[in-house]
Amino acid sequence: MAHEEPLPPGQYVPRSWPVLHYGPVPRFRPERWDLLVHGATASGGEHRWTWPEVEAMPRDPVVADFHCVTKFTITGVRWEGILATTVAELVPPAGDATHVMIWADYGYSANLRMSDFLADTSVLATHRDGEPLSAEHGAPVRMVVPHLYGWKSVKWVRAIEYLVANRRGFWEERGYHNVADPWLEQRYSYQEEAPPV
Ligand SMILES: Nc1nc2c(c(=O)[nH]1)N[C@H]1C(S)=C(S)[C@@H](COP(=O)(O)O)O[C@H]1N2
Ligand SMILES: [Mo]
Repeated sequence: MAHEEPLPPGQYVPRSWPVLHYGPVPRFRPERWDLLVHGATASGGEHRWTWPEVEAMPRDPVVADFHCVTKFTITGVRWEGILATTVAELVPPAGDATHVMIWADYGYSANLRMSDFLADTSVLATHRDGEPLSAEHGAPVRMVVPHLYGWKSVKWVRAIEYLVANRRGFWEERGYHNVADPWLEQRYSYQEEAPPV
């Protein structure tokens, strides 16, 4: 199928969508599951949503290409979920919050600049192609930040931590780039040292 949009440098479109993650797929137990928003909140407190509360939250569609640093791009993915801006309206970050850490089950994490978290296509997705997410693709809720490399799109999200200073997440501590813009090919942390081209 022809693809209208250009792909970021070095990317290709595979035949099917790979499942890619580090470690096991967590089992979802709705009665034990919650989603925590904590760290530098405007109120100073933290907030917890149960699964029924998350299910009742307003959902919006986001259609976007998905770029993995291993060079596959999935085009035109139809997500649906809670926009990050909705989360920030419900639990506002403090005025001095500059970054966000997204936490998953088993301690996987990825850091985002606040501006990337609040981008209008950043979504806590519950559905893809009209169906609830499958377990291996991040059910019940996964972060999707389509304008950054896929490792920032944390599956099995359990917490959103507002930060007043940047802190590296799981892959960012292991040699990957803090920002991860695929159009700038920000793959590795050593590129952070390089002057802008
Ligand atoms: N919790 C968690 N989320 C994760 C990962 C992971 O290892 N653990 N891998 C990331 C990477 S590198 C990619 S490319 C995407 C892949 O998403 P998919 O399996 O739905 O294709 O998930 C991201 N989210
Ligand atoms: Mo990835």
